[in-house]
Amino acid sequence: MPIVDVHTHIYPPTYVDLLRSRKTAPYIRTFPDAPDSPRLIILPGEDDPSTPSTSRGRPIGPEYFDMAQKIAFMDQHKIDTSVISLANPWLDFLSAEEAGEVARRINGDVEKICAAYPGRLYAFGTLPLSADMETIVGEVKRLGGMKYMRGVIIGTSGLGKGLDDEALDPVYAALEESGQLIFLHPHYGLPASVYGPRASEYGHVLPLALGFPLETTIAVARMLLSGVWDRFKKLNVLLAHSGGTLPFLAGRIESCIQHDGYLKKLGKTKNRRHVWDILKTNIYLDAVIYSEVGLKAAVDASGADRLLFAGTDHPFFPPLEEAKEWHSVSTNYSAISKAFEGDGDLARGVLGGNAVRILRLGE
Ligand code: 5CU
Repeated sequence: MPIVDVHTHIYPPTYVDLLRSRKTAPYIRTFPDAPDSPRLIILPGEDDPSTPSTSRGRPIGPEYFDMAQKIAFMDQHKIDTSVISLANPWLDFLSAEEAGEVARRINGDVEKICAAYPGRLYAFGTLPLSADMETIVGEVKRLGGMKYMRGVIIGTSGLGKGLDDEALDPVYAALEESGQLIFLHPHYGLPASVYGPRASEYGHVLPLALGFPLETTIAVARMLLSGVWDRFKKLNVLLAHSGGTLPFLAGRIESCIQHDGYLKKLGKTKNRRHVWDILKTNIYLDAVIYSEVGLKAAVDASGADRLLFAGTDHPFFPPLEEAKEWHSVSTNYSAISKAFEGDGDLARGVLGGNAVRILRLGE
């Protein structure tokens, strides 16, 4: 059974050029004291000089855009196939006028990259969500006809008002109709104020470890509450980072719905699909959670047959010291082997079999 990585990012050269051309986040820049060390600055507020522990973003090198390095990384970590996706913040920041053309160019580039490594690479496409609806739906349909595309990666902002915005219904309808999966990935985190006045002492830990997963959880809860899956019963969504905190909080979300007097008065507590049903029918979870505790919660919530190995999050989280193997990858491998100890079939499914089946890899 092959090993498949469904959570692995790239910034294709077209996107890198775009980031290099910009002067505000998201962008790539150098600093006068280190002119040969470009830095990638993408997260909201990241380049605020009052937060020196994060204001220079992260180093960016060819591992972000050179496919030979991606393939070498895959070989090194015994990954047979990767389903690559544009990394955050995708095209969210582009104007309505430019988004459509840039999306077509980047999706075309990524399709060509996959074709250059047959069997080793598939992809999730990117959508021009700031463009008009006709352009967005047109790109969904175009992606549906591409050989190596298996869905789309999106963030939580949707058209600007979040994923519970009914204006997104034509996009959901087009994705559902063409059987394309949404890979839902965080970027915006939580408002900086929740991290407190000492946040700058803690580097990227609070936004990445907690802001990202909570952002995903809130986005999915809003989709649930607004009835997205009641209207689109076959809409499938792969959640990054094992669903944020959704597997752990699903019971609480369901209980709060059932005890909400306002929703009851509106008749919204009945005749709706429950979160547990959606977790087992429409949601897939990756395995970027770095411990068997989180993995077991994901399995309990959605089932081992809906869990997809995403061992890497490459090229993010590189080792900080000289190391052959990436610790971030070996930790996820080890969590899978501990969580499925004694059940080789389930482990092989999570490592690759589930992705082959769900994403129709090899077809
Ligand atoms: O390190 C980071 O900021 C990130 C990021 O932006 N996106 C991601 O997928 N992983 C880590």
